[in-house]
Amino acid sequence: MTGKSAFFSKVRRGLFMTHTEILEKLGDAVKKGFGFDETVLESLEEVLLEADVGAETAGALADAMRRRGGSSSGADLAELKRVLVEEIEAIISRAPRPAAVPDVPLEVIFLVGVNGSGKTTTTAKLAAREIAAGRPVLLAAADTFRAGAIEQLEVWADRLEVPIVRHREGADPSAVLFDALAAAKARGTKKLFVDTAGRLHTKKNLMEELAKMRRIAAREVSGAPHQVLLVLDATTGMNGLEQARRFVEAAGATGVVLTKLDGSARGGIVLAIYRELALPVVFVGVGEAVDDLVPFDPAEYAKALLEDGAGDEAFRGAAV
Ligand SMILES: Nc1nc2c(ncn2[C@@H]2O[C@H](COP(=O)(O)OP(=O)(O)O)[C@@H](O)[C@H]2O)c(=O)[nH]1
Ligand SMILES: [Mg+2]
Repeated sequence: MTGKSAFFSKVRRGLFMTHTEILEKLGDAVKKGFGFDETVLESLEEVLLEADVGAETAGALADAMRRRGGSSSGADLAELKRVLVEEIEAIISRAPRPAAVPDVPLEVIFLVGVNGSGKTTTTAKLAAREIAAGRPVLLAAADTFRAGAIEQLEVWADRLEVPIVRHREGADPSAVLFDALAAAKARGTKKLFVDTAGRLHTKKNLMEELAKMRRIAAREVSGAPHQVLLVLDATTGMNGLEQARRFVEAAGATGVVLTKLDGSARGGIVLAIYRELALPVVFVGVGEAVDDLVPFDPAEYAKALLEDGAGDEAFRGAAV
């Protein structure tokens, strides 16, 4: 399977529900109103909010259409769609690009995000991709707070037959990281994936802990952490995005892994991530299995989100 068709086959359901919803509701709005009048633009804004593009982005899109459409009467759905497509494409074309993979002996990658977002699962999925490419990896179980978190990563490590550095539950996450960095250097590891906590003991501040871990990584390995991947659950919508801001500011997130896009109609959140967090989406999670992780391609996404009706039938007809 080519990368392109793999992307489509894995994400189309999540994206297409969004797309179909948008089009159906826009159709209704146009029937009720005339041209780009306020009724239609307000409906548009509502539809976009429901698709989770975010308040700022929905407002900006409606404003852009207000400017472009003016009070032109008689505009139909096709015209409304064409203008919307152009505006969405403009956002996507300005999407931040993921940084190039650094050519370093050891790349250190942190996975951060709230509990339940999919950090541990994504750590395993990313490790599996590296193993498939023949690169030695090491996992660090730095979520020492949540009960069972270490064991969960250990189960994945056993299954994937990759080494893991762990301490006991409640241990200092920075100490786990320190040991993992030393082990990675000693073993000639190519990529070290650090699974972090979504929450700490109430007295301890998670953001401070993550900042400390960043300092330790930088001290031990030049340029580390090379990536800080913010793992976001697509089904939490805009609430998730609010929390995400803290991780961007305090934990220095460099990119987003958007999980649980399977069966969710929340594909619009990608636009909000671009516009409101200014981070690239690097992977999307489309299931719980280890190969349910797909590299994200903004151009393919734009196509999937905006393809016209004829394409819908083809996508609906295909089994996901
Ligand atoms: N459907 C689906 N479930 C996922 C995905 N990623 C993670 N999960 C599930 O979400 C739950 C929480 O994941 P976990 O990795 O433990 O989250 P963490 O608390 O951030 O480490 C688990 O049941 C995972 O199997 C995904 O892309 N799709
Ligand atoms: Mg976890």
